Amino acid sequence: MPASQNERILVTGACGQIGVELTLALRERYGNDNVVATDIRPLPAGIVSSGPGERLDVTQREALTSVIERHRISVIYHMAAILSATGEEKPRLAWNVNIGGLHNVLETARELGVTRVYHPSSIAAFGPESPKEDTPQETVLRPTTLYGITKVTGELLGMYYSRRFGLDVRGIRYPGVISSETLPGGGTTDYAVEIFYEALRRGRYSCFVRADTVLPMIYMPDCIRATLMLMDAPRVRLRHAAEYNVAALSFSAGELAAEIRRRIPDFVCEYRPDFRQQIADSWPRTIDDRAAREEWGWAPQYDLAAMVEDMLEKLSSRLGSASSTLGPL
Ligand code: AKB
Repeated sequence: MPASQNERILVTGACGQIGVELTLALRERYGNDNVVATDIRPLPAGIVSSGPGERLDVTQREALTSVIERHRISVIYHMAAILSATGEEKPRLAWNVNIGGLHNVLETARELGVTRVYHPSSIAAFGPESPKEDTPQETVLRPTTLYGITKVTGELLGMYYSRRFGLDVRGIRYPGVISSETLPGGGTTDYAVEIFYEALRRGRYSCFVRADTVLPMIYMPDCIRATLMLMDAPRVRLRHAAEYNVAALSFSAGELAAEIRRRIPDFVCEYRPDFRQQIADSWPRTIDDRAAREEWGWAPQYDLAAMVEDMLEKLSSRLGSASSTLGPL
């Protein structure tokens, strides 16, 4: 059960792949008026019509302070971030948003008495020197991407604010997230979402990683459930802060294409690796998530077949009825 039904919640990055669905899930739980959605981009119609929302650039501390004060925010889900591929193209922007934004959130939370902050980390916190299989909760963290560096720094900042100021900061090292509602943007794991759209629209996909590339992934319903489970967990049971390993699925790009082909027999996938291959090669293949399972009861519900089935069903009805609203990949 939620810690308190009286929470006043702020979501940053509410237009993002996770932000949209998280905002809607939080509104269902805590009441539409208690969840304030913010993003630097215009909010989608479903978010605007269902509750309060504002334009917010998290790198602007005064604007952030004003939103938190005006809405009497008690809990922040800080989802605004630049992902791995964009981070390599725009490292300065990635640093400013991912670190400048997070520091603003943590400082403002501490000053204004916000009780809890959710800040996601990522499998990108690991690097080529971390074990590739069953990557442990505690291991060497030497990422080779700017995004990964911001994630490790974010984890350390979360721990610091927890220990030094008693701020309750929690987070998951998200695997690649697969979803049918909002497209991801600028990530290395984006191929695992794009492939569904292209399979349904054109019957073919040009994948930017090799067929044998295995990465940890999670389906959105499991991702939202994991996020809410971690935030619901009694603090005394948690031995970590913003750095929980969570495992759900691990498959190769070729296995994903084959699973789609079982349902769309004419689907053709070709492989043309680009700079994102090197990023993918620096990340784990499978994750050891015993800490999450033991400390807050985590267990995924979707395997590869169930996820592919559900994605194709949801996307084919959306693409069939409203393909013009989905936009180009
Ligand atoms: C990315 O690919 O950059 C993200 C992530 C794994 O954090 N999806």
